[in-house]
Amino acid sequence: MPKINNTDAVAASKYLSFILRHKPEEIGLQLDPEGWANINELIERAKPQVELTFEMIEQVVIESDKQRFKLSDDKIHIRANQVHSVKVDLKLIPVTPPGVLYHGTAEQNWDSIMKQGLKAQSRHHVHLSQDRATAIKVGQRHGKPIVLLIDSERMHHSGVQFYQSDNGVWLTDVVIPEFISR
Ligand code: HQG
Repeated sequence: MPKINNTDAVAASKYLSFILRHKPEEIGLQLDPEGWANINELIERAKPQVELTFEMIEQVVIESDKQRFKLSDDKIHIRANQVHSVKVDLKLIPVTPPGVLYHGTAEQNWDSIMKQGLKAQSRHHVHLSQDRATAIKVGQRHGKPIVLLIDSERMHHSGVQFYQSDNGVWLTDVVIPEFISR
C-alpha cells in the first residue's frame, strides 16, 4: 500500500481532529459516549467532500507526533485522545463496588503506578475488572501482565465514587497508591 504524502497526511489529520474533537455532527456522525466513531461510517460520511481510506487513517494515527488519535484494538473504531469540545456524556450513576477489584497492567508500569497512583491516562476513568482473568487480558495488551488488587471497599468508604459501564467494566477517577497492592 503506497504511503500518502505529507501534505495529504496533514490534511487528513486536521480533518479527523475537526470531526472527532469538535464537529461530528458536521457529517452526521454519532460518537459513542467515550468518543469513539465507527471508521467505516466516518469514511462513508466524509464523502464526497473528503476521500479517506482505512489505510490513510491508520497511517495518520500511527504517525501522529502527538498521538492525537487512537484505534480500537479491533481497528473498527477511532477516537481523538484529548481535547473534546463535543460533550461526551457518560451518564454514569455511582454504584457500590465489590470488596476487591482488579487492574491489569504491565510490569513496567508498576514503579510509576506506586508513585503516582493509577491515572486515567487518555481515558475518562481508570478501568477496573471484576475478576483476575479479565485483568490479565487487559494487562497483556501493554506487556508482561501483572494484576493489581484494588481495595475498592476502603476506597468507597473513604468517599470515592465508582461507576459501572454497560459492558461491566468498573470505573473510577484515580486510585491512590494506598489502595493498591499486588
Ligand atoms: C497504565 C479495554 C504508569 C495502566 C479493556 C494501563 C479495558 C499507568 C495504561 C480498557 C499509570 C493505560 C482499559 C501510572 C495508569 N504510571 N502507568 N501512574 N496509571 N497506568 O488502555 O486499563 O478495548 O488506557 O495500568 O477492556 O489498560 O478499550 O487502559 O496499563 O477495560 O474497549 O496506563 O481497555 O477496552 O492503558 O484498559 P489504557 P487499560 P477497549
